[in-house]
This record gives sequence, C-alpha cells and structure tokens, in this order.
Amino acid sequence: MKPTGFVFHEDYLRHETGDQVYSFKGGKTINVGNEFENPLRAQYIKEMLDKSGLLTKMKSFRPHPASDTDLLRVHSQRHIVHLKEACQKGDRILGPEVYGCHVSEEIARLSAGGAIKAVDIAMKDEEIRQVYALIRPPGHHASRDQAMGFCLYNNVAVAARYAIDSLKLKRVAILDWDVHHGNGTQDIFYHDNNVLFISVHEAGYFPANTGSVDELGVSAGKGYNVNIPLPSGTGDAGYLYTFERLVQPIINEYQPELLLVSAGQDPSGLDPLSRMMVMRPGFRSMAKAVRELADKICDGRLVVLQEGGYSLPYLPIATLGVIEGLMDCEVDFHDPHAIPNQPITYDLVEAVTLCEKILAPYWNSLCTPAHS
Ligand code: SP5
Ligand code: ZN
Repeated sequence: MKPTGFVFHEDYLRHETGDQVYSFKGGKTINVGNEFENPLRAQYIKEMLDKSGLLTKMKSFRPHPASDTDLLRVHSQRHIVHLKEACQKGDRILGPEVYGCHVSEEIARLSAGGAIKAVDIAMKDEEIRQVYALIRPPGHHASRDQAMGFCLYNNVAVAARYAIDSLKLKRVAILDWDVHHGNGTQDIFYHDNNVLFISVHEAGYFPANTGSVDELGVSAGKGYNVNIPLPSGTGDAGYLYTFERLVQPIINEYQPELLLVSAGQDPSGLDPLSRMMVMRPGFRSMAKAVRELADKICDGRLVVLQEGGYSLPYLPIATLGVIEGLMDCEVDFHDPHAIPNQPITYDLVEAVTLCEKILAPYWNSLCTPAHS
C-alpha cells in the first residue's frame, strides 16, 4: 500500500477563539469554558497520531498560506478585507458564531493553504495518492462573502477550485460528512457541474433551514448538489448503509478525477454539537469506503480535510478511526467509550429511501424505489 500523506502546521494552534459566555438580559454572565472550536482539538489529534505510532508511518508536510489568487477563486475581496480588518482591530466576533483573535485571518489562510497542499500532494507526488490534512479553522460553513459557524475561509472549496483552475481537472467530488450541513460549500458550487457536492448531515439542525434534499443545484449544476439529511441517532451501521445506497453509487457514477472529503468527526457519539452516535468503527468504515471508492475511480486520489468534531476526549479516538480506515490498519488502542453496535432504525431507512426517490431522476445508478 502506498504511504498516506499528513498535512499539519503548528501555527494552527495559534487561532484562539476564547471562552463561551452565556449572558442574561440584565447583564449577568456565566463563563462555561473554552469555545467548542479551540486549539486543543488539533493538539489532541496530533498527540493521538504521534503516540499510536501512525504518524511515523505517514509522510508529513508543512503547508504555506493560501495566496490572494487562491482565496479569490472562492471568496470576494470584500470578505478577505473584512476578516483582515476585524482581526487587526482585535475583534473577537468575526461573523455569526465565528470567533477569533488577532492572527485568525492569517491562520485561516494557512488552513486553506493546507487544503491546497494536500491536493498538490495527491495529484503530483510520485508515490502518495491519499492525504489527511489536520487543519483549522474549519471551512464548510463559509460562503463567498460570509464567515459562519467557526469557519472563516472555505478550505475545501478553495482546494476544489485550485484543482480545477490550476491543475485543470474537469470533475471533482466533495463528500461532506461533518454532522452539520455544508451550506457554504453548497452555495459556492450551486451552479456548477464540475464539482459534485454531497453533504450527509443531521436533519433539521445547523444551519437552520438549509440542507434539504430538495436543494438540488441550479442551471448546469442541477442534480450536482446532493443533500442527505439523516435522523438523530443514525449510528455506525446507518452511516454505512447510507454510503452504500446513495453516496457510493452517486460518486461512482460521477467519475471524479479527485475525491475531497470534508471530514468532521462531529457525528461522534460523544459530540456536544450533535446526536448521531457514530463511534470509532463507524469512522473507520466511512474512511475505508472513501479509500476504496477513490482506488476504484480515480487512481486512489483522495484528500481528507479536517472540519468539525468537538468532543475533546473523543475527537482523537474518532480521528484514529478515520486514519485507520485510510491506512487499512487497526491500532492496539482500547476505546474506553466503545458501545455495542447500534441497529439501523426504520427512520433511517425511510430517510434514505426518500432521498433516493428525489435523487433518482439525476442518477441512473439509483434504482427508483417501487414502494412509497
Ligand atoms: C465546522 C462546524 O462544525 N461548525 C459547527 C457550528 C455549529 N454551531 C451550532 C450552534 C447551535 C445552534 N445555534 C443557533 C444560533 C442561531 N443563530
Ligand atoms: Zn460540524
């Protein structure tokens, strides 16, 4: 098996987001500790990969900041200037549910640069085809003109546009398994058929009012925006079922030259920002599924980008599962939070069947369900 690339920069820990503070109308406040998206996330993942011995088996790379040209393929000049000025002033609030510090614009640029670096390696390295990029801040809620939900620049979108504009690819697929809807990525590619976007997320959660399966894309992009909202509690078996019935057939039919994954570990069973019950074996099988798909379709060219994941104790374990799935191995590490396999629920089957019915006109590989 070819080595797996690993992209990381220690400066990712310099993007600080401060504390979470609840306030009453009268002005009283309660400080409940670190913001969810904080430097310890990346620190703990890195330590897990180090001590598990996996990192020594990977090939490590340090990214450079994305250039203005790279960012401007996705974002407006106005958005870049706004982030720069807000950080310079020392603003802590950079957008709706976006927190930062004086270096955040710079580090967000380095995060997008990490996504570009990962694409460069997957497409150009002599041996490496698959890369994990441990980057932060995350990106998938950021749209052309707006930071949102812990995201400043849309890393995966910058990477996809780089692959198309600079490396001249014709078809790139983005699978977003972060538990929240990838609304920013959806907006950026809504008119495009050279980027297939698939978001698998917890239904009816965040952002409010986006992520329905009826959002199919427009004009040339119609049918190339795929939302798969799943019920709370879906679990390992439910995610795998969803991949087998929808995600894999659609990506296979699209035949991308590169597969990008917006990988949040926030569907985990311990995550404070979701209720999806995915555990380490579930992350392992999702990563295995995308690796096998990339092997089959695009010579293994696969870039997995860190998005969310907010359980500090479980994030390193869930990420271990992802890397195990990519590297086709199992590390001798006992998960103290492991639970028995959860069965597939009727609600899940119903949700997948509904998506299949709405998506079938656009994808021949989906059989139109006979019932309902
Ligand atoms: C990258 C990522 O995983 N971002 C997640 C952001 C999730 N925020 C969830 C907040 C819960 C609902 N807040 C409602 C505020 C409406 N203005
Ligand atoms: Zn998320």
